[in-house]
Amino acid sequence: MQKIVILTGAGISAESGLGTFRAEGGLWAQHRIEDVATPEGFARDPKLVVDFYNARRAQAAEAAPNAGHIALAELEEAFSGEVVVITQNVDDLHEKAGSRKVMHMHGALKSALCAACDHRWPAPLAMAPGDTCPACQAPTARPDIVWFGEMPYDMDEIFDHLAGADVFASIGTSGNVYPAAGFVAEARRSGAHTVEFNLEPSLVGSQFDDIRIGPASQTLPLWVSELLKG
Ligand code: BV8
Repeated sequence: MQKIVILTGAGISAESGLGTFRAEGGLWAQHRIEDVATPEGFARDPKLVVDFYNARRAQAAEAAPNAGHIALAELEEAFSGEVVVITQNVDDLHEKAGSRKVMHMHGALKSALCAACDHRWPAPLAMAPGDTCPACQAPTARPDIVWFGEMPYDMDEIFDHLAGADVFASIGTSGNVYPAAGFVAEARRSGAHTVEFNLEPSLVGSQFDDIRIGPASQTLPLWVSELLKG
């Protein structure tokens, strides 16, 4: 049975109005990475970090999936084989589009995490430093986000998927951040056909068999209709 493993990044959500990281004026332009996406930054100024994620959670709550997300959900629904979406994104636009097998390797805005007991629960729209954990009551709630220097989630399962991939597609990611940027090399080792979807080749673009340049809302529906025609 054919298996398609898909990695997505901020670019797939750009046309839904959610900022990417490295475009000028992007998320990191307003904040230094070290200040808002590292455990040290959170320890130094928890309010700055919690407010950064509160703003993104509120924006993501209002955002709608675009034709790119919807195409991937249609592929999962109609494809005879298996489709797995591994996303670096922390928004829930894949789920809103109807995708069911979605792995948030860098966490999710809709989830909160207790730094003391590892309990997870649905995050309130706005978190505050010192929020208590509903399980252990400690004042150690934090956004359930994987920051730099922290281990991404579900890596063993992700490598199993890559080992069994017949097709690996990487969509809207700049190839800056590891281990995600190393997935294409892993997929190639497993003999998968690799395709990148972006506005321009990413930092790992040369490792793909095929590159489809253009906005994901246009390139993905085309690709999915090709796949479903068989
Ligand atoms: C770890 C949090 C180990 C959530 C994120 C030196 C060399 C190599 C690696 C390292 C190094 N020093 C440190 C490292 C490791 C580090 C890393 O890779 N650093 C980089 C910067 C050098 N990685 C880590 O720390 C990771 N953990 O390695 O742990 C470990 C081992 C043992 C024990 C413990 C730990 C953790 C990384 C996770 C960090 N968290 N996000 C949040 O705030 O959102 S990263 C964040 O940036 C995203 O999650 C994403 O992963 C990453 C990259 O962003 P992209 O999604 O690619 O977005 P970007 O803006 O960059 O690009 C958008 C793309 O879309 C562009 O290419 C654009 O052209 C395209 N696009 C735009 N519009 C469209 C489009 N494409 C199509 N259609 C459109 N319409």
